Amino acid sequence: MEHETTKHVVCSICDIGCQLRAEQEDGRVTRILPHDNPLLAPNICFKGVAAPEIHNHPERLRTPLKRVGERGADRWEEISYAQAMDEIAERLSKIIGQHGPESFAVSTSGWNTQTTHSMDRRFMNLIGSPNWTSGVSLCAGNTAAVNRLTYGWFPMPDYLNTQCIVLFGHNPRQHSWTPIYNMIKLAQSKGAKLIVLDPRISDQAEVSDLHLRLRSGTDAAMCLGWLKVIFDEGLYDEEFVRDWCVGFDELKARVDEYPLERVEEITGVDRSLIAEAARLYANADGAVIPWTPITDQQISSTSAIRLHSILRAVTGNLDVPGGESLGGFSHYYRSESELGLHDRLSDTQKAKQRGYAEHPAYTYRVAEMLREPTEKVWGQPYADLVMGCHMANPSDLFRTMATGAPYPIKAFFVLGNNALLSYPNQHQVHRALRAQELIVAHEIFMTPTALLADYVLPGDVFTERNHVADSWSWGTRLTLSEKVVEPPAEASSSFQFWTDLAHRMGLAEHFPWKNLEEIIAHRLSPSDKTWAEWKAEGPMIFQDSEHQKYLRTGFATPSGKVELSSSILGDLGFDPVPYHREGPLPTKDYPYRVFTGVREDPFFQTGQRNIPSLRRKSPVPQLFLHPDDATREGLKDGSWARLETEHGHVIAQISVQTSMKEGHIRVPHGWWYPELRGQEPLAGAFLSSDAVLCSDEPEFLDHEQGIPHFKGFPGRIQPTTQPEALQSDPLSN
Ligand SMILES: Nc1nc2c(c(=O)[nH]1)N[C@H]1C(S)=C(S)[C@@H](COP(=O)(O)OP(=O)(O)OC[C@H]3O[C@@H](n4cnc5c(=O)[nH]c(N)nc54)[C@H](O)[C@@H]3O)O[C@H]1N2
Ligand SMILES: Nc1nc2c(c(=O)[nH]1)N[C@H]1C(S)=C(S)[C@@H](COP(=O)(O)OP(=O)(O)OC[C@H]3O[C@@H](n4cnc5c(=O)[nH]c(N)nc54)[C@H](O)[C@@H]3O)O[C@H]1N2
Ligand code: SF4
Ligand SMILES: [Mo]
Repeated sequence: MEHETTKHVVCSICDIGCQLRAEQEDGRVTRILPHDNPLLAPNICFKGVAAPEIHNHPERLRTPLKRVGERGADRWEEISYAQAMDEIAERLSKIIGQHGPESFAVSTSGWNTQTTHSMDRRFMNLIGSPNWTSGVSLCAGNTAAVNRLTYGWFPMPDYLNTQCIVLFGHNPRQHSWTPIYNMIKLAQSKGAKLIVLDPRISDQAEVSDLHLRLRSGTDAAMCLGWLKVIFDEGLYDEEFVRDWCVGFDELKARVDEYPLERVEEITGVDRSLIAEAARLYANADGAVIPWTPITDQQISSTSAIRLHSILRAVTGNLDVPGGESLGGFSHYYRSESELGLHDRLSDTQKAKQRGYAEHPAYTYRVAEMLREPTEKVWGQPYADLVMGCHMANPSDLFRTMATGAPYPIKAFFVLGNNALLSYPNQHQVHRALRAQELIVAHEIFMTPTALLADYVLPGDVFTERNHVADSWSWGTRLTLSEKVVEPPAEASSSFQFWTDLAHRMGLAEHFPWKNLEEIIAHRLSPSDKTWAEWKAEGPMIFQDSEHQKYLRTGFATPSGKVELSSSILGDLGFDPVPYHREGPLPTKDYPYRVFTGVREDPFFQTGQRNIPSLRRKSPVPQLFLHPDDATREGLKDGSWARLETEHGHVIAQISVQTSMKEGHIRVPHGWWYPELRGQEPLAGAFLSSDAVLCSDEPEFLDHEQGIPHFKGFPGRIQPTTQPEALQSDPLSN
């Protein structure tokens, strides 16, 4: 029997935002159920099912905490939310008064806090700080920003009508981005072909039609090889290229530098297989290259993302059924871009954004260059797609926080993000945090990052707030998520946090919405319906999609065309045409290509290591390696090893896997040990975290965005013993 109290919710444990239902009893969430439309969620992942366990967890933060000991010593005083906000406002005002508004930086997830509604950007723009960054700088946000360079928007694949799906590493599974996994399966059942490019025999590779086992970090070269075949064999859409693209000759000249022999040499994939895959993609009647984080996180990231966008365009797959749609803003909902008030930040302050000079691709510098065409085509000057289009570069930001150059940054707020472990060069991030005068963490659990804060404020969770999920302006579908139970009395939504801070800092007139219900009503005001009306009609709102809008409006680029050669990159002094740049290669001392990733089913990123039902499924971090490599290094399945780069080392358990590519090692992301809080510094944050290994020195950064090379950096491995601290059962206390 279903309870009358079953509500529709949008899960925010991971960033795909499944539509689910939740039940409560006596003010506690008790059960997560599939949506009543079975197409939306025929299956729910482990983490979604565990939401009640997560939300009711005894260690969930419920009271604001103020640091009383040394920074990081884990000694706290409980205070009221009102007192915390008063003190935070006073201290932040003082720091801004002393060092200028740019001395205030924010890092946030944006996924899980859900309700920010760009209130963070609004607050920062009004006080004058450009230094906002997020995990989206390494994932999807940066893809969105780089896609805009080519055709002015970030497209969404039309899985339901496509004939061919190309996964560059991306590996959705039943318990990892369940809806995309379901879509791919559905498309395959309707006849779509699947091409997977992955050094490993991944889950998607196992069910693919073609699997190209390229070397980690060589995706851009692979794409250049595909274009070589497509141009040489005339497999491109000549009419679209003639009428709607600029820079074909420059691109063709670059592509001609990559004959398949060269691409084979770089990628390690047989040239006939490269050609076969390129033909399959180009000849399909509707083909898609879904977004992938793999090219978001490598040294040729900007080129690789641009090459995906170029492949879509030249093969005629842009904004057509079965291809990839350029959706635009929702007609029914005020966007984050609009609420962020990006025009209120002065040009002088924008120019202080970290990354603006050195790595401008997703900073305000490029946002301003795209301003006019964006307004012309999409009706608004700023398009903050996936929140990723005017961010500070995190590596530049943390370096500035650590060193004070070129100016001091002394206040750092972190919301729904475990920043210490979530960027490259963890030691630098650590120094950056240690150098702050004020750190505020808005969290649901005491993470290593929160342990370093001055104030830790308890956040609400998705079953405790009303919300409208809008796919971060990437798609136009809106979904209502209803509050099921009340949050802890002293917890806040991130919306409330920014609003309450703004009211204490003289910005009340710009934050007139008192609560989530009021801001939702404001955001829904362009539609003729209220929240209650939408809810009564069903929790989803669709917007009719119009294909080939560019025929009316052109593309939102400086030329109004698809820019195969990017005028913006050229104007900024970068190569306007994509290229392959080799990452630091394996050496005698560091003979392996290490990549971070292969997400673990039971966890989202750095989270959930404290949730018993989930941790039980994956109790310790694991390094994957090929049997021949394991034998060479004297490593056995289940033994412990130390993985080292020139930059740092971690320990983890060995998992010998025949599916691994020889010469490659996988290191997992996000490991720390909640059970070691009080025993190891910062709950073991430095023992097994991939961020310790990854450098952010220039030779490891993509030029245009300053993206770290997480895919294929040199490393070495040797046996070690399992440290004593990790020998006890993590679930026993
Ligand atoms: N070194 C390294 N860095 C990476 C990556 C990597 O592979 N290696 N991956 C990158 C990728 S792909 C991504 S998407 C980003 C992810 O970056 P994030 O999405 O920021 O993920 P986490 O850093 O794990 O931080 C999530 C935090 O939010 C908290 N939280 C969960 N729900 C709520 C809530 O409702 N309210 C509040 N206030 N807090 C909540 C969790 O307890 C957790 O500590 O990281 C990127 N950074
Ligand atoms: N359960 C669970 N699901 C999640 C997440 C989670 O933390 N847990 N995180 C979510 C998020 S934020 C993200 S970004 C996605 C990430 O999930 P995916 O997009 O699936 O990415 P990964 O799992 O990191 O790695 C996928 C594959 O990339 C391959 N690979 C490694 N290096 C390269 C390379 O250089 N080129 C190519 N082509 N392939 C390479 C690896 O062998 C691996 O099989 O998952 C989402 N889903
Ligand atoms: S895949 Fe799982 S964790 Fe992610 S949104 Fe869906 S139910 Fe939540
Ligand atoms: Mo991600």
